[in-house]
Amino acid sequence: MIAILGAGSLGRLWAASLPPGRAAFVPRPGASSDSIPYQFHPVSGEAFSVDIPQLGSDETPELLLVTTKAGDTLDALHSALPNIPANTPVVLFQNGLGSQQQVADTWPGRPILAASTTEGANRPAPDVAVHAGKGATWVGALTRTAESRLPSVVDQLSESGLTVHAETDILPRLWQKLVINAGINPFTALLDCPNGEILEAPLFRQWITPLCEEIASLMAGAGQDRIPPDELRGNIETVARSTATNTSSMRADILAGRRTEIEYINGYLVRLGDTLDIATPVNRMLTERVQLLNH
Ligand code: KPL
Repeated sequence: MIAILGAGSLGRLWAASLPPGRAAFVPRPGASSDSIPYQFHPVSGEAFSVDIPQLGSDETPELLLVTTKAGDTLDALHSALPNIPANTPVVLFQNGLGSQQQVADTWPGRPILAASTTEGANRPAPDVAVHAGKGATWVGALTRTAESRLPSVVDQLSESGLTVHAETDILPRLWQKLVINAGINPFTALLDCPNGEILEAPLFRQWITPLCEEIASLMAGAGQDRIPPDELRGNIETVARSTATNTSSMRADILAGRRTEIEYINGYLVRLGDTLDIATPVNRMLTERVQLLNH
């Protein structure tokens, strides 16, 4: 059994893609133990109904996928892990950076892995999950004991039919995605527009170059490869164009009245700048302005 903690759009994508009977959601403390039925819309072909059971208290999963929001992850794992064997690999799917390290530091003896995915998933209604775009998922070890588990974790995830790759060094992948999210998500939330519309907006055009300069300095300071700011900007604009009609996860959070992941995206970059003594006025301005949207 593959257990999934977090029944949002990404958790529902994995649950519906794994072979029938292979996935179960980890019940939330105090929530009902009923199965979770929903409609799943694959990228191509007809929508179908799935009904995913919740993990029974006597079941020991082979693998735990964690698809909670970055800010909910530590609390969710504090509740769930006492019932999960200490040698069960835990794969973290959170956006941004910061939460993965918190988990690895809290449970250094467990096999903890991180995944970076470009699969597109959304949830237009509570009981509807949509696989909006095919992508790929890279998985790599965060703790020492996870290293030997990587090949079998990739095999288990591949049972879904989604594209999964093993990555020896996952941090550069998490950084690549962080750069894209830091350059797209806050602008879509502040402008309340789909990804493609930020490109012509004065707010984006004014701040994207200084933002990319900050990020390039932070990456070099954090020991990542130095990527010229223009190249970072090009990568951000390419993704904004290729996902032009998408609502970003941050805009979706604001529209649904949920807390955003800003603390793990631009907010993470601000904290890193404080540690490295690198000024981050643009990341700070974007973080503060998005935080105001939540009030
Ligand atoms: O990952 C995304 C997100 O919305 O969080 C992007 C790449 C911006 C696509 O919407």
